[in-house]
Amino acid sequence: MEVSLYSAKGSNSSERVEWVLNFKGIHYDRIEVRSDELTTTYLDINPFGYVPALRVDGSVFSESMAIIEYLEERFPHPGLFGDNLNDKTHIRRVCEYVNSSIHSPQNRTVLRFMRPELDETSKRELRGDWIMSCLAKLSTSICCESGFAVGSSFSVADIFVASIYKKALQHGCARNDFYDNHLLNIRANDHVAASEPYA
Ligand SMILES: N[C@@H](CCC(=O)N[C@@H](CS)C(=O)NCC(=O)O)C(=O)O
Repeated sequence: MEVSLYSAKGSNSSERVEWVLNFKGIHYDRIEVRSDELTTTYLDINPFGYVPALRVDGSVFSESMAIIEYLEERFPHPGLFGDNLNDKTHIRRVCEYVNSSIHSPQNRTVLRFMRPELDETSKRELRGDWIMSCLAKLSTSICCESGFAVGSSFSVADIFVASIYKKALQHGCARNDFYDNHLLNIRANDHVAASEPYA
């Protein structure tokens, strides 16, 4: 089986997939896509012009959530979607919130289109503030049973939450106790820590 991940430095959505691949012990090649390629040659791989994309033996998949669900079904062990339907639904809820409501509006392409008047510094500030204001709402309904976001084991919800928090820090946001604790708790598990990209 040949697996290639199309990724780009600093890509939050790609980090999620990379973390899942590492956690599940799936060997892959990482292909770095340059920003000029995203709007030219790479459109043959993903017509949306976004990383990540995953090639598995000639089939190409895009959209991080779809890729992760594919990986979970094809390589179920170790599992990342909990062990019962309630947890699975809560995990998907967190991932959807991060993917659709937090990450998408602060995407570079979205801001370039919607707010072309903003300079790079103002965009960074806006992106960070948006992420942290959404994470504040999320904090009231995660890590209720343990240090993990949902239930009592590591799941893809932890990957989405930790990655988007780290993105806010990269945008220059102040550290947050709740999300720092979340990072500490998940990293206490050696396998989680070893599989985290760009820790
Ligand atoms: N919903 C997509 C979002 C993908 C996405 O936004 N990718 C960003 C990097 S994190 C990207 O390729 N941006 C290109 C650009 O802004 O030019 C997914 O989950 O895969």
